[in-house]
Amino acid sequence: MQVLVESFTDATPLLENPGALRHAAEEEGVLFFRGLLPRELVLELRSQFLDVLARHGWVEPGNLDGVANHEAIAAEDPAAMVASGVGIHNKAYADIQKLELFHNLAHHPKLISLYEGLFQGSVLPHPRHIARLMLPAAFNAPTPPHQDFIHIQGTKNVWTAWIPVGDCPRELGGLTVVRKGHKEGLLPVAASEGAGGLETHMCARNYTWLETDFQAGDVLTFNSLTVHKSLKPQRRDHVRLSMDYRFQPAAEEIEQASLKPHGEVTTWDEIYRDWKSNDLKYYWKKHNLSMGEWDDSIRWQKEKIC
Ligand SMILES: O=C(O)CCC(=O)C(=O)O
Repeated sequence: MQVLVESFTDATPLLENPGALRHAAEEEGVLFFRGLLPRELVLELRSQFLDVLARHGWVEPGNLDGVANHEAIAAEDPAAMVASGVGIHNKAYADIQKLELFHNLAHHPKLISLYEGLFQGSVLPHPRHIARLMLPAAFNAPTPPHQDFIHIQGTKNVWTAWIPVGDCPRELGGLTVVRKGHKEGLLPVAASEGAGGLETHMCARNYTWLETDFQAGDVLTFNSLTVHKSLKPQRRDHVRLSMDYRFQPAAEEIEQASLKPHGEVTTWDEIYRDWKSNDLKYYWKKHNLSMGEWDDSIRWQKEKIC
């Protein structure tokens, strides 16, 4: 077995050519776009994330650096901090979920146009958006290698957009993805620490991990069968901020849980309470959704080592 590490190729030129974009997506299972979103908008969201963390004393207030306060972090109950797999406890995460920009960015025209090209039709952004606020602490284990389908189900034509909320060099522990890692179908899993709690086993085959030093505005997108994980952080002085959105063809099956706030740490009514605009509140109800059933056996059938 040979494991290689290479850098992502920037797929931005393919946005001009949806046929070539779809071909690359089918072949690779992953597409990387350097600077797809406006950097300033992503940095505005970073500032809002950091304000929430600073209110708990976990980072220095008043700047975009995200410098950790280890004393304040060490004072937290580790079990509470890992409950939702996002790096912070549910009470603080509920405040992140209430940020209007965090949800609105998923509807940015650059993202919608990307997925319209990919799906050749109408796009449904899942409302369950996930933020990762990975404080540098022993309790925040790196995300294990996994396929999102186990956790999301619905159509296999779901694509995750993993978006760094600020610059995220490899040493901070960004995301890395297996090239063509969707072609093996659903792989076996076993229990693991880190977000999601399940680790995919790649079995005995050669594969290549793709990675980069991410910048604010970059978008990495991959199919729900593509294996991915986070890198082990090499620096323990800064928080790693990112978010993951999910998109699918509007006409295909979606599972009920994808319509709920992530981790159910709060309710949609609470999330929407202080929003300035009503435009995106409960937007998915305007679609004629094809609801799928959660299949628990998908996860347990696969719990064996290859
Ligand atoms: O950011 C992470 O650590 C995990 C993200 C992830 O697994 C995903 O986007 O599906």
